[in-house]
Amino acid sequence: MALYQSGIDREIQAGARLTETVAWKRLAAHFDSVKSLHLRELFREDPGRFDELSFELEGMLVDLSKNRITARTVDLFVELAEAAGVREAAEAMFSGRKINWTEGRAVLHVALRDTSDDPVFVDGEDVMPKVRAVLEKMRRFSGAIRSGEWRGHTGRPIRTVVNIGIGGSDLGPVMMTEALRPYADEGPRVRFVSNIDGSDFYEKTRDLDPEETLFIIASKSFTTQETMTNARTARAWLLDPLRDEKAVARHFVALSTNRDLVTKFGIDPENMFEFWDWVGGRYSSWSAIGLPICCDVGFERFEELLRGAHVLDRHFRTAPLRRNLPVLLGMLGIWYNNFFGAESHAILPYDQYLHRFAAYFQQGDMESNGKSVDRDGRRVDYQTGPIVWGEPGTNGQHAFFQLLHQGTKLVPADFIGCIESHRPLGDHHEKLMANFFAQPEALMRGKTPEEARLDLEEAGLSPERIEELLPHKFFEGNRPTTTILLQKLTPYALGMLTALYEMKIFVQGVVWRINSFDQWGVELGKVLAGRILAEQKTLALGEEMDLSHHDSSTAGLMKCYARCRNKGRG
Ligand code: G6Q
Repeated sequence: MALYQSGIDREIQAGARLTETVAWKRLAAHFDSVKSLHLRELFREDPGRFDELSFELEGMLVDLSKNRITARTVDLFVELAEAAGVREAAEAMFSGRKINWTEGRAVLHVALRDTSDDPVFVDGEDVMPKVRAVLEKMRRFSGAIRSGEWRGHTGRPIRTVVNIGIGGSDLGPVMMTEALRPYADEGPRVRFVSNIDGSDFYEKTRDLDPEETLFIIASKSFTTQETMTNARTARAWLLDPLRDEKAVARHFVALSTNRDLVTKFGIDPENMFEFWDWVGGRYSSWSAIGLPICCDVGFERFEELLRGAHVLDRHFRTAPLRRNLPVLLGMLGIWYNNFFGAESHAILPYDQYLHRFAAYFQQGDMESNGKSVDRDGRRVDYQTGPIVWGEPGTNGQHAFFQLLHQGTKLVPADFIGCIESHRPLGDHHEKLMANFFAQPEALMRGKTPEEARLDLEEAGLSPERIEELLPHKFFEGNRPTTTILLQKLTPYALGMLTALYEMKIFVQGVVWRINSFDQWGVELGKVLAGRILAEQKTLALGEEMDLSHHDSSTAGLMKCYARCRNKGRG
């Protein structure tokens, strides 16, 4: 059953392909007329370009003017978004309809941060009372941990909280606790163990005292191999010195949707913080999965984060598409991905505290929109989600920016910076921001052969040397960037910024007609390793085994591993 019907759906039902629909074709025709325009010229011709193409929302400035668009492009973006049913899809999400159709689930992380008094229904039940109840439990618990009221088994206060989770149960809280580090003024240290590689657990716990350590086991399913293995190791690490099963109750809490498995693990259901199947893993930081954030910076700051995200949600739901930031950013991504043929998208925060932001949205975007089958179950014949990557500035400038400036690939990039620094040391911030403004300008303008020649002449080089160097000193420019400027990286601003990217991903998924909320590729990985693990165990015993169901490469590698490992042991 269709959850909503867009104009494009109707055209597709009548036999068109997405790229043959009216709004898409109009954008394609426009693309042909603007693709060779140079941004330098667009700025020269229109002194009002910045005013026209930059937008402000609650202290967040989003400047789109250094993108390869005109006012007409934006009109056509809006036309395509409208025809694709972005509005209807958003309403379907906000009203709890099961838009994650392959898993039969609603998508309601927006309800977790809904600070209004409105009800939100899933299957006829208003979920807001239980959302608020869990928030209240998080408030009380994180308060008790931070104040020292919650004691470990031997009566000592908790000094370190170790979150054990992976993917969606790790990346968000990691990114957010790093981003909000200036607010982690009192209370325990918070660490994260995610990798199944034992080195991760070892390094994160080797200097900790079990009597003063609390483990948060964060797993929606409570079956993920990495998390459950680390959780069992943590249990042994605790019980080895404490030698009392009862200690588990004071040193372990769980964040999960799976009460049965939490109880079976030995965690008191009282110490379980619940969330629900309508919260996708990579969208779950706003749920109980945010508990480590609360322990780190306090519940009030976590609430500010939710409030910021809610403001963005409201903006997305109600602002006209022409001024709707997630819609504009989403359509820009489609513009570069599907029309200019860009394969990747860089996220470049000029704020050290945002150093995990790109990694977080690498998952957010690539797991959501890394799909190739559309709503009708057909393989798409157009590009979907880009490769998302990035590092904080200015570090990136000394690493991969060369390719952005002079490489053969077009890489649209987002520059994110803050007007106020949390750590205003000397003139560091002025210099950081000078780079923040200089790079997008240089990417946009480039350097003409005339300018390059002048520089070389001024440097006093011989005419022969100038001719030799000239081609290398030329920068074609016209490299598109979006600049996002925040007043300060507060919890509220971080909430807005994060929700902005989430909703951008949503918009793109709607236009590409894919399901942004399942992750069968991730599920596949979870099954595959399980099978091989069983075979490895047999091989480790030195027993012969038929591995012909594997390809010869995998079988060869497994046998080599077993042989060499046994040798190492012997
Ligand atoms: C996110 C993905 C994935 C998931 C992890 C952990 O959307 O589904 O990254 O979050 O695989 O899963 P659990 O929380 O169930 O352990």
